Amino acid sequence: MRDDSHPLDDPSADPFEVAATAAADIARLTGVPQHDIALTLGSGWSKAAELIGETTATLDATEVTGFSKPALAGHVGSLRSILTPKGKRVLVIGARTHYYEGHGTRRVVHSVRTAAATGVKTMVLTNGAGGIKPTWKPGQPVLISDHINLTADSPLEGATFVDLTDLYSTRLRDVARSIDPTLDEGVYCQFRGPHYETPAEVQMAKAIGGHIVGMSTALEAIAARQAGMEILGFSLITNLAAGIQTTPLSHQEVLEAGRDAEPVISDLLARVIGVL
Ligand code: 8IG
Repeated sequence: MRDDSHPLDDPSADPFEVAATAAADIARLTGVPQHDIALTLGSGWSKAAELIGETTATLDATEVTGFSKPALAGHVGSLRSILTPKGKRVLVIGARTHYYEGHGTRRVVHSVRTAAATGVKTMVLTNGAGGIKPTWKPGQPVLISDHINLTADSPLEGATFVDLTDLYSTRLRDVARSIDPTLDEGVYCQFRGPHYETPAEVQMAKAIGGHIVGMSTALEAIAARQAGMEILGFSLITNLAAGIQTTPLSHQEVLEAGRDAEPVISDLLARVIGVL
């Protein structure tokens, strides 16, 4: 195999078999045969890993079949196995592949399918995103209540008619609010990116029922549902969406909002995972 070849780029490959191979890699390299919960870390959420429990293994993403290094500063390319005080095994995925990287949906949802193949039943998806509700402030975490997929793509192939009702589990949102009753929630709109929206596109997202704009998560949630996992989604509002805030958006601002919010939201996330 050439160095830059990728098992999921072969159209004849079965993505579920590649995920099973990745899960076997994780079991072998971590010494943990099965995981219970998976957590994908988006911008601003990385510090949560330290608070969840004891990290018993850290893997470079490149050691696991089908994973690649993230294309982006502020994202970490590692996988960790964490043992919680209650004895649950958490697989922390710090190596998200974004749709805008242009490698197709199979690579975008590989981590989710791998998590399912390791035995995970609860998938926690986090991201940094833009906020449309004018009452929201940068640095505020919100629950995802539903999504609108504006990528015009799907991670499912063929005649796979998967139901997406209650995709972001009402039960798990209630669990999160039992830890922080002030948590607001909203509908996540996934755009293709990598550019941010125009103010007119943000108004469109608002008009069709969106509250959060981002570039990940919806495609991952679809694959997680297909795999039968229960899903909890969190967005860190790092910026108000274009036109909602009057100043231009900058990636720098996004990283700074993430850094400032990190201790608070990481503590929240760790406490939620502690009761799952
Ligand atoms: I962080 O305003 C972050 N990610 N689409 N729009 C979109 N993605 C984002 C934004 C935003 N902020």
